[in-house]
Amino acid sequence: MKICSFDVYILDLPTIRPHQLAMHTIVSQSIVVGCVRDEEGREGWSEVATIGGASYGESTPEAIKANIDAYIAPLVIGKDPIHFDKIMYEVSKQVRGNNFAKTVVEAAIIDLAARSKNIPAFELFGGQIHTSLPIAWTLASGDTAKDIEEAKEFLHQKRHNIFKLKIGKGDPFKNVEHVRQIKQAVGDEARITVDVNQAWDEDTANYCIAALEDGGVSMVEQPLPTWNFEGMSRLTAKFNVPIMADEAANSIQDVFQITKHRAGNCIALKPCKAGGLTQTKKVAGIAEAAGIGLYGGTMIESSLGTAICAQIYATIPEIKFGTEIFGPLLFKDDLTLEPIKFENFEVIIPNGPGFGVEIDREKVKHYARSL
Ligand code: MUC
Ligand code: MG
Repeated sequence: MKICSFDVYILDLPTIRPHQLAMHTIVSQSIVVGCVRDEEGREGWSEVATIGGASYGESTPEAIKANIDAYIAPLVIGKDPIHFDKIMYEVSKQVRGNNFAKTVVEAAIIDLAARSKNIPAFELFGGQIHTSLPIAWTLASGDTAKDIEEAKEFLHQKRHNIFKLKIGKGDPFKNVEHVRQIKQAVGDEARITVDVNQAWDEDTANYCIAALEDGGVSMVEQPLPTWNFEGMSRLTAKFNVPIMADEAANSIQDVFQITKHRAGNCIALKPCKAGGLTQTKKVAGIAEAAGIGLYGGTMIESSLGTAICAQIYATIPEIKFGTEIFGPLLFKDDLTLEPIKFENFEVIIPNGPGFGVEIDREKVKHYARSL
């Protein structure tokens, strides 16, 4: 059955509390949802999330929708969804970059292809290796005492025992103190990692990473700006604590350069950065060949986008550093009829047809900017 339409919606989802990053505090998260239909009326759904308009990265929700509507959707009409990789290869000949937009399109087509065969999407990628994966939570309330309270509560609930701390906003010395206090409060019960979101220069990173290492931090994510591959290489060589490349690992070509120059010990996977699920598998292959660890990253997607990440991460043999696909837990409401399950410090991989979640069309209508 051929594809006959592709619709794109921008939704704004309120969060349960402000989520403070170095460059932006999220109180409402903007996601882009795609819906592809075939001639029989079957549907496939997809989602990518964006953070802070244009302050986090180049793909804004408005640009993603505009570029799909004008340039990508017309290229997929009339195609057979089961040929999703061939379709995206043809799209790549006409559309440069736009990895977030390509992910919305490819993922919706994959959901449709899997649903039309009544199988989970991971079957189209060779099968499910993991039924669940370790799940980190991000402490980012902007307040040390509140973060400690949150961490203790989630440890008690057995929901998370890995906490990522968003730092990089304000005084770096205060950032380090904040992290050390939280690590002291949770002790050996939890692993603490930090995400600097590019906020430091190399001198600041040198000082602060030494102090963080001393304070028991177990990973440092994207301490330097994306362009500073050489700086990331020097930090990776100098410190024992693993350095993770997130915003710097924005395409399969970036990932190749990072592995070649050892500009990190770990790569944060995110389908939206790679340009889709097929490309995410290529990132995993490059990292595996280079002996570099992987992390199942998030852009803080709702249940739909989280199911997409979960299913593709479940097909990757080793996710050495665990995952952080906690997005649904940060929102006041859900876009799917069934929630994603989190149990015993792990996320359960949805395994129904397509990405294993059913979209709630009323919720899409409710949160969409305009329909
Ligand atoms: C990022 O840079 O990793 C992921 C978790 C979180 O709190 O923010 C995001 C983005
Ligand atoms: Mg990050």
